[in-house]
Amino acid sequence: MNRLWFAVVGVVGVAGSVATAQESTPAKPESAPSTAPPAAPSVEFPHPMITEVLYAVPSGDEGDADQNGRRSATGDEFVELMNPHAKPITLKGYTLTDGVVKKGAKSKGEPQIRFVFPELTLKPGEVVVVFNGSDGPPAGPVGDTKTPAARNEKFNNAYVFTMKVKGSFTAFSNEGDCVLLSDPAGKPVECVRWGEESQSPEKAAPRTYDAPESRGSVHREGDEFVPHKNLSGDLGGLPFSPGKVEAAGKR
Ligand SMILES: [Ca+2]
Ligand SMILES: [Ca+2]
Repeated sequence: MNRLWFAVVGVVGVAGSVATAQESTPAKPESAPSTAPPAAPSVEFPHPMITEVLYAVPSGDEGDADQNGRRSATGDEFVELMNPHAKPITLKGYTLTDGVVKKGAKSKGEPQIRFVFPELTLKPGEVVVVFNGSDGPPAGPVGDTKTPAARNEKFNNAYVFTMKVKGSFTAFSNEGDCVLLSDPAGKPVECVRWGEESQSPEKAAPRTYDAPESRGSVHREGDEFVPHKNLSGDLGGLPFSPGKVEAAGKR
């Protein structure tokens, strides 16, 4: 599976360089060349990589991303991460936070969302999903900030966590917000933001991705975020895919 992931990243890398050479030609290779060189992950070791964010939960039954039997505009929100490296990484102490309202240069207030990972080793290619959880726990075995998660077969054997958010209004803002991944020392790693710039991360991250508007998740494809339904692979057409990352869906 991991080799497949690197093959996919490699293809995207090739497509990117072709597009640079021939600006007007949409470069989409029809099939993966078997000799595609492994591309360096865009996130440096030993950091995990954000692969998907559901900040605008679809309406109706389709929105039940956490499979607990109910659609919740906030409880079904999630952030998905994976280990894109060839070696295991540990998640203990990494944090996910949302944006804060900034006035001038000074930060006002605290993030509404803050999740700190407990001890967990992620092997190469393994995936973690962190749900908002304000509407009760997601299906299957679920960890939280104090309890390690087990593999969860409801989510393609990813490790699933709940933030156990209190109150149904504590969530990502659909209109404009962000999710910031910081390392155990509090140093920003990467940030995905969307909408108006009404909320910003506590600290600027070395990599910030501007995600599009999307009812349904935004998912990493190569080195950008696209509406999940527009993904080019097997997962395209779906509103979201917690636990599945590109080729990982085939394992
Ligand atoms: Ca739900
Ligand atoms: Ca996914």
